[in-house]
Amino acid sequence: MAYEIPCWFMRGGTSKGPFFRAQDLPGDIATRDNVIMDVLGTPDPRQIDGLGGATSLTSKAGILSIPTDGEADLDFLFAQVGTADATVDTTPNCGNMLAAALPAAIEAGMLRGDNGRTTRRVRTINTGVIAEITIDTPDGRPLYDGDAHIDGVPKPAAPVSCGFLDTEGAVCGTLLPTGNAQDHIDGVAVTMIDNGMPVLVIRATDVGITGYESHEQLDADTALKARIEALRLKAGPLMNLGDVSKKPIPKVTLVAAPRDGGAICTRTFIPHDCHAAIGVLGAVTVATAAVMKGSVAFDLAQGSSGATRVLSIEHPSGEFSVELGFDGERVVRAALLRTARLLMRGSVPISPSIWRGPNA
Ligand code: NQM
Repeated sequence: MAYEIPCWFMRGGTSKGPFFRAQDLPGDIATRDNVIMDVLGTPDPRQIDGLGGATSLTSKAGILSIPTDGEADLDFLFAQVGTADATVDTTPNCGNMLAAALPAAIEAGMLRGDNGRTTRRVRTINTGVIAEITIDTPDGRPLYDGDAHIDGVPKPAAPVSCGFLDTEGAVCGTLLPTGNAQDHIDGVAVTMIDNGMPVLVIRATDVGITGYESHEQLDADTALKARIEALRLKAGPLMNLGDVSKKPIPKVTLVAAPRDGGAICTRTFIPHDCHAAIGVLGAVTVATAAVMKGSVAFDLAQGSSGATRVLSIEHPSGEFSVELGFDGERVVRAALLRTARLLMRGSVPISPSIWRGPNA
């Protein structure tokens, strides 16, 4: 008999994947990763023998635990799981899956919701970033139905509001790992920046495109992909990330002047496929580049001023609004809206060749 573990399958923003309680998974990291790959059906480009959706946005998992240090109410470990490649990467953050962590923890009985609305501090333990998450909880239970719309999700749903503090240098150590707002790699002007997600920002026209192409068109452009991958591989060590040939970071965002009333137009590669939208912390990071004098995005961006600014980041399927809070010129706070939904709760059998449970 296969050993089964409890699982809550959640959509978080424009991503989805299984959530587990850390206590239900193997303590040994290699075995834990094998279990997660078994659940999702990795390695296989179609993930036919698992729950994964065969794209990087649907090949993710969340692991939840209750911290004891008083700094946060919930710890969330994000796992980016390969599809064709047998990889489980816990280096990056994911603001989309993060949006599902609090409802998943209440569903799993790890936290109790307040009557009406629940706000908790959720720490992404991949990098230590803490976000204050607020969800609707009539009778203490997560509400999923609602009127909030986010581009990339067809149906409106209940809002999940996410406020981030201290995202600067979450993965690379500092906001600008080279110390510069602009550098050159192979003669191309770039901004290497991390405000929650390491991103290599490049002007679209500097790599021969307009920046307004559809994501399908860019996905099919193998010459462009090879060119930006060559730049990304060189950026990795400069961003304190070492050899990134097998890592999903840095992401690459090609920027152009906005054309739908937003602050900047983006096409993001995560890192090899073009995102149909843009990641959460990717958007926060690109918004930060857009307001930074000297960055490759600054002159293209529509400026705004004030201690709190809302920047609409245009992407292939709409826009993503990021609210940035400033202390002088420095971005010190980012807030945004997501939605989440419980798609399935149950237990998932693990292949006996992978794990037979804690007492086997
Ligand atoms: O940037 C895509 C996504 C993400 C990650 C990616 C994310 C983030 O859309 O915080 O949410 O960059 O791989 O889920």
